[in-house]
Amino acid sequence: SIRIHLVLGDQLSHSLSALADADPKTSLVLMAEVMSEATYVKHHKKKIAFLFSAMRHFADELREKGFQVRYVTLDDPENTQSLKGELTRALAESGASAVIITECGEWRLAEEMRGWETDLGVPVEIREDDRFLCSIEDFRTWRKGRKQLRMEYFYRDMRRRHRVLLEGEEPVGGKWNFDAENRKPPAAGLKGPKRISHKKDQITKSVLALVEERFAGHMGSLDSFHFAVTADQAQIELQQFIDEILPNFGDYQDAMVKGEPYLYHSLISSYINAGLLLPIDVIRRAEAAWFEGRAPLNAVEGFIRQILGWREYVRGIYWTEMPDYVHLNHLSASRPLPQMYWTAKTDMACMRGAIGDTIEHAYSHHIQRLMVTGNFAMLAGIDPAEVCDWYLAVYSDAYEWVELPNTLGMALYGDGGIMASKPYAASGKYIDRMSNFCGGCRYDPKLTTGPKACPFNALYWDFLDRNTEKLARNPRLSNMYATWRRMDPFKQDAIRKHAKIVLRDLEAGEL
Ligand code: FAD
Ligand code: DLZ
Ligand code: SF4
Repeated sequence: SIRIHLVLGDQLSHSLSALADADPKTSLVLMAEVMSEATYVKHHKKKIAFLFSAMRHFADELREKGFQVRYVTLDDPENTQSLKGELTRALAESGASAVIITECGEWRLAEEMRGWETDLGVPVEIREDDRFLCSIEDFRTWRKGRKQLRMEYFYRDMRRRHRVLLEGEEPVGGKWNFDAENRKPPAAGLKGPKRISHKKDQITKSVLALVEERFAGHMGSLDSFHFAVTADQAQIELQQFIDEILPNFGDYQDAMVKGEPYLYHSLISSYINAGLLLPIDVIRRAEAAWFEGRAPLNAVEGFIRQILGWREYVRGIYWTEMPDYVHLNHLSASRPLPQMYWTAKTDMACMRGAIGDTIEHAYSHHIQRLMVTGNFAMLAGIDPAEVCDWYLAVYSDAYEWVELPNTLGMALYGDGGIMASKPYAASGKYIDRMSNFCGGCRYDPKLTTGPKACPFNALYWDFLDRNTEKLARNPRLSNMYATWRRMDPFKQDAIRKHAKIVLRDLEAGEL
């Protein structure tokens, strides 16, 4: 009898566990573009267009392999606009007797899926997503009994388990981590290499028209849509990265340059997260570049750590902390998300740059997400739920399993230290050192009070002051608290007053 294999928009891998035993004769592959998935947050237009186009291309590849694919487009008049509705319809019309799924990436949908067997009246088999390199159960075991979770130790275990950059049982080069050699400020005139822009075919063009029409109110422009929408195209970008960009990845990992959204980053997160690239393949390709002498170890190790370490780690945190995690608000932050996050209308050049890139490309790199928009949101005390919804909506690589621990935990310290051992709080001095934004800014990173003072500076001290009770005991902040306490009380007072002015201007949309 017939079985339905459901493939979600971020499951576009031919090796997907839900397709493992799919048989052209007895299997029906179901894929559906539905409003419920496209609007649970108002995703960036480019994110929706990327996924719909990649889904349509993947469906065609499956058909070429001989599979029967039932693909429901968003504008199909029969479309019920929900995944359960489309499964119900497919079951009724095909007479299928079972459903097979690979576990999904968000609690919201996973919860719903748990009820499907009852609701649909047929067996629903949910399989592990083995594209990840650490199963949720393995992560649960790893973290059991550990008081303090540290990504670095998890990462070393993953290096050993998957035998990545190892010599016998030891790390190649004699160290697990070469970050001391990484993270240089940008040299004057630093520019990233020219990136590949894929030609838009008929499928992509019609998706772009559909998205423009149906999602007009969502953030972003669809101009210069450059995304890879097939695994082959994603491979071309990966190849360019490994050959031309990876050698400098470590050096400029934390640098920020005006007008250079990409610098030496890989831009592959959307492709890995949607299934067009497999993490293990990416890791092996980077590893080979080092073994063959085509890229230095500090770059290769740093890059692999992001994928084998951080990416798997945040997923483990998400699934072992949910469902409570999404509600955490350790610092009781409650300010609404400022309008500038949607418009980029602000005199703060670094914020304008990071948000502007986001609106234009559905992308900004890690340090912009963490130390500019994230840091600002934390210092200004913005409600984590609103900040997290923003990150989930605006980036083409965003799914809750990866977005939430990064935003709530790493950027906002909203989980009180599960993800990060201290808040990633920084003043304008950090941004000035790591970027060239301040030179072209109305504000001055060297000033803390007065009309020209960089807003990050007063907010930074005010943040520490406001949160003394929750943060002052953290040994990693003791130097900063000591500096604050030593400060002349008149100066402290002036800083507090200026922070109030900054927050007032922020609310008035005048920052
Ligand atoms: P590169 O800098 O080239 O890094 C290589 C790869 O490593 C990435 O493609 C990604 O797969 C992986 N990686 C790097 N850092 C992380 C990390 N912290 N967590 C997980 N994977 C990582 N990443 C997402 O994929 N989706 C998100 O929704 C997301 N939200 C974020 C929100 C905040 C507040 C912060 C601080 C980070 C977030 N990240 C997220 C992590 C990281 O910023 C992006 O993975 C990265 O910027 C993607 O660009 P890239 O492919 O050029 O990455
Ligand atoms: C993000 C997304 C969007 C925008 N649209 C769809 C869709 O129409 N159909 C679909 O199957 N998946 C979509 N997705 C991806 C899902 O939201 C994703 O699978 C879940 O959030 C779980 O990670
Ligand atoms: Fe950003 Fe402050 Fe520098 Fe302006 S002066 S770019 S607001 S860090």
